Amino acid sequence: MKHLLFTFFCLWLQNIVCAQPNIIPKPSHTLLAKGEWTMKEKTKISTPKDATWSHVGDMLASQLSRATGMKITKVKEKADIDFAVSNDESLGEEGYKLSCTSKGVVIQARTAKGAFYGMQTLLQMLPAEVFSPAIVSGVKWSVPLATITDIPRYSYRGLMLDVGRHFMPVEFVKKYIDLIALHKQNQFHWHLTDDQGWRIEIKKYPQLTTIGSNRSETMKGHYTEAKYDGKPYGGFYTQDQIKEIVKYAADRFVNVIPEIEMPGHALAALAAYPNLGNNPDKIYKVGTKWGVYSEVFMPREETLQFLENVLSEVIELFPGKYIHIGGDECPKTQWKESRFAQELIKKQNLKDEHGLQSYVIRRIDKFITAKGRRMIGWDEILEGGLSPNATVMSWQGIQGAITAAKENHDVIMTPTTHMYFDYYQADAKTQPLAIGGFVDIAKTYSFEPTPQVLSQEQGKHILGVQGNAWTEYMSTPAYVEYMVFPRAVAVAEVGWTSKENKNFDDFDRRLQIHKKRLDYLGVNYYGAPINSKF
Ligand code: TNX
Repeated sequence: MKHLLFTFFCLWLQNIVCAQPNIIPKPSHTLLAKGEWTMKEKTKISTPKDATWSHVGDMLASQLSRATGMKITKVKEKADIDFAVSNDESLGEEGYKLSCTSKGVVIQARTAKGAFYGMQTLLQMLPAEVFSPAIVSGVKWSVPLATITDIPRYSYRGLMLDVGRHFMPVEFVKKYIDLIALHKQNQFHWHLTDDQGWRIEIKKYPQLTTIGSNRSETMKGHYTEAKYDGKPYGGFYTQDQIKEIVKYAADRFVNVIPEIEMPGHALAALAAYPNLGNNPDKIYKVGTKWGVYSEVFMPREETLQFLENVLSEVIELFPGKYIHIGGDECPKTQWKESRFAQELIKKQNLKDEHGLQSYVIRRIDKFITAKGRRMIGWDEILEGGLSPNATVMSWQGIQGAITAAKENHDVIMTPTTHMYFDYYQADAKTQPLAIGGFVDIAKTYSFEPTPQVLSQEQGKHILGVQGNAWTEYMSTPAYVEYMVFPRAVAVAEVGWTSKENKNFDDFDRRLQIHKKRLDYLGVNYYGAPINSKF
């Protein structure tokens, strides 16, 4: 009892004498000491020589200089903000150790990526003004004395952005990546094609963008009572822009996962190349309604070759391990009615149309695997049997995830119940139009990615967690920011912070301070003091 009282007393004392570093996501271990270290005009940064480490130092120098107005530079000799290589294996590929003493800050990691996360923590230990894009004067640039050891819980921590339904400009995509990196997330899943728009330039098939990236009308309102203004809507990324974004993300240790939808969600592609569909003589139009279209790819040999040719160009543009091929919501009506599809089912000894879906996915899996990459698909790639190398992105609940993990497949968790930013986050009457449902930030935060029914071995297949921004109703960047933030901050903590360290009240307290950082970064989050119009 005495011991317990003493512990409480110490904690209370620590609270009043030590400034709480309000770090999001919450680090694994934080030990605070009394006092602080203050940055000065002559503060310098040093890093190991390696180019990637050096780049982390440059990024820190430019952010510190921008906000403080001091000329914080990088030097060769050991400095008061010192990045150093650690050989502590327990830190893994992404962990870091940060210690702030009266002499300055040391960030140790095994990799430059770990150092980058240490840098993000350091920035959050400074006053929120450090995130300002312009000089803020009159601020004491102090860091509380502390030792932090921090290792993420999951290796996959991501956000998805759907640019098929609404195109988002390059500058916004970069901002989205910045926000991913700020929260120590490492995956940007880019949903590039859908019924309502094809957004990536493919040199071999120019009509995908000349035709497939434009729809005839803009739609406003819920799909049940939509209004059309008759104005064309469109947009796509050139391959040069894609390269620029991939490089921008890599500089921030974010991997970009491109998604090319197949065999469903294919209408924009069919509008460009009708020979890929059920009826080559039909005139298909890029979708102007939300929802699922029955027009899908017909898996003739020429269609499969088209898909492989598209993926070949995609693979050249995106150096990361994963290629996402969609696979979700493929209505089977056209395949049921098609003589070709029925004959193929017989010839290949497939059970039914679900078997045909699996046939397409397996063929594509083989192609992607032969190119040295890994295929990801939504839950529905489980239909008719999972192809050997597939990673499942589980959105329909957690049952698909459990099935896949039990079959030794890797899984990324992104269930609608917790991870869908197109659901309402507050009373619908007070909110801009959303798809329906209700997922508030507490719900998102409460998500436990590893289903209890899995054994420890099976649980290792749960790679991590992702939040999804489907943009049927999010027509502008400001709208996306409003729907995504602050829920994405909770997703980041779910992915990074250990189960034991998670606590919603504590998160919510840190979030209130974090919001000031988001204000400086100009993020139009729900609850922001000034909400822009969308
Ligand atoms: C289902 S989640 C979809 C999307 C929609 C979303 C709306 C998934 C793999 N497919 O095409 O935008 O619902 O919530």
